Amino acid sequence: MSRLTEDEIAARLAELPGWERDGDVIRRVYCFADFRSAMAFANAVADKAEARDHHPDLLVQWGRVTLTLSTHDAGGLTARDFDLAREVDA
Ligand code: H2B
Repeated sequence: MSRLTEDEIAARLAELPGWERDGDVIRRVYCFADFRSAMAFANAVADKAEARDHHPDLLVQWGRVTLTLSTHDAGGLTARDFDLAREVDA
């Protein structure tokens, strides 16, 4: 899968409220009432990632999960990152 152009990244990001770009990654922080809720969300994301064979970096903290997405095989952002982000937020 090829890397997206700057224009493509900007267009896709505009459709994903809460996500921010940081160089070759996109990132979103999700807030929860407690640690178990954060873990449940992280595990739901893991199921979606496995189904797509595309895996975010996951940082789980008390009441907080940070997802960071990039396509390592391509060395940057591809449609796979935005497709998973959209599914997580659906
Ligand atoms: N996840 C992410 N974020 N980027 C990848 O390039 C990637 C992945 N590649 N999950 C997949 C797995 C690849 O290594 C396997 C072999 O399909």
